[in-house]
Amino acid sequence: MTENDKAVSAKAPSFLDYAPAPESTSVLHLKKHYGLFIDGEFVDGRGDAFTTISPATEKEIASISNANNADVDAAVAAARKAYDRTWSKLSGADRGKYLFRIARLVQERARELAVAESLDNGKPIKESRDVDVPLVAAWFFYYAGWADKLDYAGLGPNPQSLGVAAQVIPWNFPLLMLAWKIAPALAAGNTVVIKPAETTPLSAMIFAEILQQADLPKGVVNIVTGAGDTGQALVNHPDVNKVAFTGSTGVGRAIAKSVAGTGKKVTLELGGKAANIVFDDAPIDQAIEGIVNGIFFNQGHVCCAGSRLLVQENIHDEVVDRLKARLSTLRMGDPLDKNTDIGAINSKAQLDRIRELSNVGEAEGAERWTADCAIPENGFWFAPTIFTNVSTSSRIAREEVFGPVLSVLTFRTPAEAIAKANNTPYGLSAGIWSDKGSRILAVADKLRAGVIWANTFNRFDPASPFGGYKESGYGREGGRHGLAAYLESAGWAAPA
Ligand code: TAP
Repeated sequence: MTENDKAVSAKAPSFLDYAPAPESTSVLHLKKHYGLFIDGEFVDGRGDAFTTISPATEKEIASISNANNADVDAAVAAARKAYDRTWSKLSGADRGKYLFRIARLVQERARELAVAESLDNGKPIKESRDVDVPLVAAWFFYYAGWADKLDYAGLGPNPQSLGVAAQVIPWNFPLLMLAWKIAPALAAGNTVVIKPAETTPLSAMIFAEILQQADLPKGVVNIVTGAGDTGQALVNHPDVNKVAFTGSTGVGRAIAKSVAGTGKKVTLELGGKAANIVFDDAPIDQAIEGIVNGIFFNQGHVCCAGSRLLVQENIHDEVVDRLKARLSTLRMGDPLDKNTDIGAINSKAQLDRIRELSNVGEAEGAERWTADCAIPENGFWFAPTIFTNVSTSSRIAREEVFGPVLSVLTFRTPAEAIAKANNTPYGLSAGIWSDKGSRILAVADKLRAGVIWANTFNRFDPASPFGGYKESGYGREGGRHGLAAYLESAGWAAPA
């Protein structure tokens, strides 16, 4: 036990009765209490500590420090000092070495990170193990490669780092969102203060240990845990130069207002209501799997989820019947069981929202079908649900449910599909399923969505820019476009 651990455990609440699942005992060594990570050290927050729970059991996992304004000040000051004295003076090649080291350590500690993520978030271990954590490593490897090549990123000559980046992330992909934010910021030469979501701070704390292992200079990355107040204090801090936010459109709008006129550069990745368009010439077996993956991956807690299925009218019944048959084979339950397909809903608040919107869907006349899954006694669960007969004006067709709920609508012609797909305040992603390449390209051209998948869905790659139009936010993460968000450069034209 370090001196710091001793200091914080004296103040921390007791560990209650959290009993780790069998797989986690040998892999994940949890502390009773996690401090903030400021200037390369774990320190206790000045606010009242809070607990993070497993959404699958409602049992407490650990107590977490709560950063108040003074803690946020200390974190920003550490990031500023590290920027001025160390990070901005390193060559790109040296910054890249640290990022490569972080990527390799993520791979080495992959099992531990995957277990922590599934425990804290509720997502199935096969997703955290095969998707989230490998992508985290991929993101660091990718941006490590850019660190010494910024002059060749097409951003104009001699692009300059911005300074201190304030980053606020949501609970649906806690570690992956952290990687999306930190990797490009550091590659571009900025230092960081990041705030994880209140319900999922655990993997960020293990990541802080990785930063110590990687010997990252103190203060280059600081992690402040807490609730919305902490996030607000961070983005409003006068000494940050850049704000990067992923979360709900409501909070994103408030952040945009609060930083307006301050000169801070802002990137917002917000909600979505993606159309997944299936034409009658689509490879149907593949499309069924893609529809299921599109909306039931990560319990539908995905901003780019294919939550509106637009299916050509003449194949509607076949597609819906096959979907129901496929969903009946999915297993819902313990996120740490390798055979689990559908995990827990992340929080009681999110479960309440999914229930409320689903009840509204029924009240508005849509037909509800729910997969026949056994619901565990404790924890937050919502079985995969399909709504048919959904009208374009109903709330489940317009609002983000952010849960395992699919709304099915029909169309007859490509023009009608395009009009319905674009009939949303959001513009983050879309999917097109068809055998004809020419049709895919023609439809994709007319969809107002930042990411469009063809004959696949929910595929992510660090080289590919990701971001939205309209109320889905602005700015891009991923690829060289993701670097632009963290650089000041002359001669940069926004990518088409
Ligand atoms: P939010 O409630 O917006 O929370 C996101 C983050 O902001 C959390 O860390 C939250 O802290 C913090 N926060 C809350 N109020 C704040 C304020 N006034 N100022 C600064 N920070 C504040 O969203 P969520 O419920 O975590 O995530 C779900 C939403 O995120 C969905 O709408 C989803 O579509 C969107 N999302 C978008 C994307 C992309 S890439 N577009 C990716 C993932 C999620 P607390 O956790 O303590 O509340």
